[in-house]
Amino acid sequence: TNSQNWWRGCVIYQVYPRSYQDTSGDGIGDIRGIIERLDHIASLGVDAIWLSPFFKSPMADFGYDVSDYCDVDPMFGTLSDFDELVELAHAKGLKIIIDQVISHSSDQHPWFKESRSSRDNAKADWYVWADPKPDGTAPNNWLSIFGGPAWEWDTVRRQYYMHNFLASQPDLNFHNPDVQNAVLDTVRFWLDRCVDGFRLDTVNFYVHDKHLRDNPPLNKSLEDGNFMGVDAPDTNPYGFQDHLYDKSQPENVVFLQRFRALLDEYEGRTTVGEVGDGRRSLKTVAAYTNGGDKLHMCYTFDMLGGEFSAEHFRRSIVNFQSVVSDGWVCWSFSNHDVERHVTRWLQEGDDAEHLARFAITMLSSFRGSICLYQGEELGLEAAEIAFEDLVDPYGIRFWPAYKGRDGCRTPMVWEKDAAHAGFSDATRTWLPVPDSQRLHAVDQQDHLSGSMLNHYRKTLAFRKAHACLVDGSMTFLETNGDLLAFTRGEGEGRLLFVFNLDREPAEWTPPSDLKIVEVLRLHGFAPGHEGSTVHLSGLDAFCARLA
Ligand code: TEU
Repeated sequence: TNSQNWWRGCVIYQVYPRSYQDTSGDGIGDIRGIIERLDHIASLGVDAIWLSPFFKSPMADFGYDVSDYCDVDPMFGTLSDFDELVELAHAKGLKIIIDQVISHSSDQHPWFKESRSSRDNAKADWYVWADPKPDGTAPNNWLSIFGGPAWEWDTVRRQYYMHNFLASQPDLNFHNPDVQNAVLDTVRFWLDRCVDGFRLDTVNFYVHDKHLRDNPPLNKSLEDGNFMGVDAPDTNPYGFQDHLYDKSQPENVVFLQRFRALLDEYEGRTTVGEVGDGRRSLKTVAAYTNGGDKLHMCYTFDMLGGEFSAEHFRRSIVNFQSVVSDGWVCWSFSNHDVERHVTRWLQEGDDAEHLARFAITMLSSFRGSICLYQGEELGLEAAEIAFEDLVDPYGIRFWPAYKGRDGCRTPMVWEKDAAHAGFSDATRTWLPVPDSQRLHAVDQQDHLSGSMLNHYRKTLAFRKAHACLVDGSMTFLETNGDLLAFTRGEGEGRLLFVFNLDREPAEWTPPSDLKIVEVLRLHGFAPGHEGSTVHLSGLDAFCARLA
């Protein structure tokens, strides 16, 4: 991979700034805290950092509600702190990817304040405004993911405005070219500050149907796919609809071409789009990445939800490879929106540590870029948050059927015995540091060669040491049971992988045309093999070089 294409097969580490390291003593992480911890990130051997939003925000959705796209929220620091972070990260060979939340802004953004002030101001059409139906009800049946209708009444304009998420996250109107231009100006602002890429929040939500047609009910006979990741349709009525019109309109693709054209004025920049489009996700990803003139990478919720089975992982990857040509997928098991994967996949009788080691070994052998979420390198499980401590509006709304996202957003644990495990010296932190996680603190693992942290380092180093893992092809082999077997790369020297996702031992013999020349030891796994037959224990991993 040349320097322009560094993102193909790269390893990204997601930092949720509120919970990384607090240096100002307010109980909330900040940019200087990330700077202090850059050595930890660099030590993992990752290529890039994805920073969740740090822009000016009333924090109704913890930064995913932006009130100034071109400034740092004082809670996180200043623009010059950010510039320093970029410079120091670059000096350590780490790229910086920032989160662009442009489908909606905060209702406190000056654009929205002006837009809502009258029906004829200069920005009157910058958001999605519509008159009520004659009976006063909302313009159509669209729903908000975070609960209730997607429409909020505004008393000044005496109209409804649309929001896919919170009412304080009004949807920008991408049909208006002025909106597109203004958004692209903010992107240029960050390009000029040398960021290496953008994670595009809810990238398929930018454009809605101009005619505001009603969404039809979901045809349950169609393969359901995953709706948005974790939220089962029966807990959230959003899942009852087929979201034909409130997002994913054809004009979205045209905007992404404009976005890409801007990026291509700069060198070596990348994009990773978050596509949540239910069972249409794959088609949407293809539309957004094929042709090489739109997004570089996309991710869906396939592996952020979904079951832990060889069939599920195989199908996700095969499906992706069958429709996506120029584009790259970015696989991840955890992020700031879902329950940590160890907790999701843990079964009675499992050793959580072993499951975590197995998961990263498998993930780092997949074709695609991969994205880790802060804390997973410590083997963290979901934190239990009491209702009184809950701050995620989504969790509060759907409690107790759905417990929200706070359980994966608790602060990092750095030092086992320090106050707030070294995260902060405030009296109270924005979310509690779970005592159960103290044992996993970085200071307990850093120098322990057998620790989870060092397992991550060694596993990522293995990926980096084998070029075919970074950008070689991936071909699945037939198996029985819960085994995932595939080769990476082409011809001589290509690698064979076998993963046993079952908790019971299993055996596998490769097809006779595959000749093992050397067994490569994957850190932490040592399955036996007799001739070409591999004997795997439960949750075991095997790798060999082929002739
Ligand atoms: O998430 C979009 C999204 O699809 C989420 O609603 C997801 O379904 C949910 O968090 C449960 O998994 C993005 C951000 O990642 C999320 O943090 C924001 O709240 C959301 O957009 C709105 O900006």
